[in-house]
Amino acid sequence: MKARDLASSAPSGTDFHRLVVVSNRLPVVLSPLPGGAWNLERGSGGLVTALQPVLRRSGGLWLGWPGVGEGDTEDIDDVLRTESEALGYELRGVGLTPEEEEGFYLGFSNQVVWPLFHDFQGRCNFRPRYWDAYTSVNRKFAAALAGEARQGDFLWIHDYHLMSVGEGIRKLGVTLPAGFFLHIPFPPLDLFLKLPWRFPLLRSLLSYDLVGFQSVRDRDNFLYTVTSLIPGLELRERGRLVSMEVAGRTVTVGSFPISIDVEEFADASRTPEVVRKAEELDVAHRPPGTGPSKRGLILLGVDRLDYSKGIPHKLRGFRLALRRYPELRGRVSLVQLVVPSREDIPEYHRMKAEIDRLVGEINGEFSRPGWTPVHYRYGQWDRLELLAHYRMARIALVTPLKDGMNLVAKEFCMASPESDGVLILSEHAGASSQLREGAFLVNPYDVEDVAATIQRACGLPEEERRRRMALLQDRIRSEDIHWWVRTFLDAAKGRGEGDEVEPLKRYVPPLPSGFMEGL
Ligand code: GDG
Repeated sequence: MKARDLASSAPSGTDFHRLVVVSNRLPVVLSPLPGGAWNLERGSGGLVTALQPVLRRSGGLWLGWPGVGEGDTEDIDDVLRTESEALGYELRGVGLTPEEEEGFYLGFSNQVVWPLFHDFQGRCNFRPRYWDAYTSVNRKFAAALAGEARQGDFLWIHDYHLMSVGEGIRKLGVTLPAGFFLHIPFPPLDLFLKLPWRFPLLRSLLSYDLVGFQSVRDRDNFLYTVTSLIPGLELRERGRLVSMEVAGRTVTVGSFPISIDVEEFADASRTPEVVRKAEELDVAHRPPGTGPSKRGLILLGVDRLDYSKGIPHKLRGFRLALRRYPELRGRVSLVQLVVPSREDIPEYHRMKAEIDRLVGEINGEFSRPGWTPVHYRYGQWDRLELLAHYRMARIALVTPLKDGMNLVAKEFCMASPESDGVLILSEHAGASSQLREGAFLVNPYDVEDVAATIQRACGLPEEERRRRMALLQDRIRSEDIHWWVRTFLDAAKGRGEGDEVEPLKRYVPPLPSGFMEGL
């Protein structure tokens, strides 16, 4: 639905005509070329695809860091202006100095918020100068936003880098409706309270009109934090939305599970090039002695190099499966892609060394002529390769220790409409809430659980595989990225679900049978 259509049917007081998106990165990446020119690459991905139509129709604007320093911004303004005309909506750059980038991005965002919000308190580096850099860059974004914002706008701020922009714009007198969406988890109260700057951060989150989370787990963690710290708040629940009056304003909090552009994804993954590449990969990974009619049994992992993704735990789970279930040896391989990420943080180097070592150990223990247990690639695949791997794999092993959502799980399911693949998914990924019916949910810390589930998934009859995959695909199709944008914007206009909608419940694992007996 068009932004204008949405606005015209909204109740008065919540009307808006132009969408303004703010994120750490712009949907284009600039890099310098020799001779002073700029190379511009357009970003892809579901979020950009979903927001672009709304931005175009509403004559919208996207504000973010173009990936270059502060001194360069005047020069790049022209590049962004030309690109804005081509895209059909405005791009505005916020330049950052190398010091700001270090303290705000590598420091506070990725060594304080990221580990704390993913429950890795021990990895936090609570340096006061990181907080200073974070608030100062957030104020810079807020000033840039206040300079652009006008009557009739809805301001949509994204992710953990920019949580304090809300308070920044309010301090500058901007009263326009503003929403915030957190792409990563929100931690439980006791973890949040470890943060030295917990109160200013909370104040800032409460300065938005709508605060969106990936799952009920995160929404409820936030609500519990707010209601524990601020006495007397009354909550009104309507399906995925919960509203409260804070200092005379209504703040609405919701669970909005992000997704992928299902149609675009399905179309891209059924092109002849992808289908051919998937067949080639299948042949290349087929164990020795298997005829052409028999597909190889490939488990696939696609993860950014990050401790939250639980790659070493996954490798230990796979190793245990090979140790415990000899019938898997020679038949089953794990293809694991690890995408380099945040290479400026030393911690990430140690993690890579651990993964390298584990892969070496597993291959050293089990390899035999014609069969390698782990095919490990540290790097990136282009889109064709990624889609072909999704199509080729029988089982996706998506086992983050904690994840806001995890789009790889959804992409694997949608890469082939006729798929008989199996999804093994961490119960600590936001996606587990939506995908609990078709996936095998595991606790990634429990290597025995992971190993047993791998063995079960490898032996699952085709009919059962198809039944489960159909459930997964139905769910993902009905709540795709366009649904996500629509649902968030509807909530922002006060047009969320009605009172008759059942409150959403968070996912918790079922108790094992016999748990209550003899207690
Ligand atoms: C954050 C939250 C939340 C990966 N390798 C390649 C490649 N990818 C693409 C995947 C997928 C994306 O990157 C990864 O998305 P995830 O959701 O799995 O994870 P994060 O990067 O941690 O994202 C997460 C997300 O925000 C959205 O809100 O779901 O919880 O942590 O789309 O396909 N793409 C290509 N080559 C690769 O090698 N082309």
